Amino acid sequence: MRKLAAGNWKMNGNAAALAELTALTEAHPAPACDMLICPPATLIAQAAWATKGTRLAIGGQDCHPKASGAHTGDISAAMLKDACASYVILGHSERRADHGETDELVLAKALAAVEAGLVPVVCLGETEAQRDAGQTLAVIGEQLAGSVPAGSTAATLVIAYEPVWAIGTGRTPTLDQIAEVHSFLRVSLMKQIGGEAAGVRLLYGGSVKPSNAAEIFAVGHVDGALVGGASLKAADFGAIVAAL
Ligand code: G2H
Repeated sequence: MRKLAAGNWKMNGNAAALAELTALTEAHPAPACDMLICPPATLIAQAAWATKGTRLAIGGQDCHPKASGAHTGDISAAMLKDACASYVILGHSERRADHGETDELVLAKALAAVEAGLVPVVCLGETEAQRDAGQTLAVIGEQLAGSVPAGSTAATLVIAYEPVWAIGTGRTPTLDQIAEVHSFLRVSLMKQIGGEAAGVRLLYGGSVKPSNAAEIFAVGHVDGALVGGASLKAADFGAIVAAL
């Protein structure tokens, strides 16, 4: 399995920031892992053009479950594909919190993404209160069962485990906590989609940075990272790519 270093720029970046992508691809022309950057929607087409012919894939951060229609301000999976995106992040906890996204909606978006030829990166993770209450695996199991399309394969699904309390806070779970959740994800996914689960990339996300990337990547069933803040600068993201 080729591991995946995915960057989520969130609501950051402008045209000038595309220079970071050029710097990244120049520094890592033949990385040992797959590389993905998901810039804001306004930059997807430009980013795809700027990195055409390189090993860097471009993705969206969300899509609407419908293909087209009267949905002001929304973007369909087909539109992302048309802008040369190849992945889309779905169900990020910031969207679940800011826009009330449910597992059911994330599932509908994931189905739309696959239909359009995009690979969904389905995000899940527990809040601090849920972890403190001992509900981590139950919450993650429910999110997985509710938001992953039946019939997913290694080629049509990426999962990102992002504990909500670790996002943008500088705090990370212990390596044992990451290992417990990733093992649970693999086993649960096996029950859901069968043998294909062995090849589905399970990313860890939440305050990944150059200084902690290598130890996190050494954890069993961690097949890459979804990186926020540290994906904005080519040097930082490149160091994480190199750690994979
Ligand atoms: C988690 C992550 C990227 P950060 O949201 O999805 O962000 O690395 O800034 O914690």
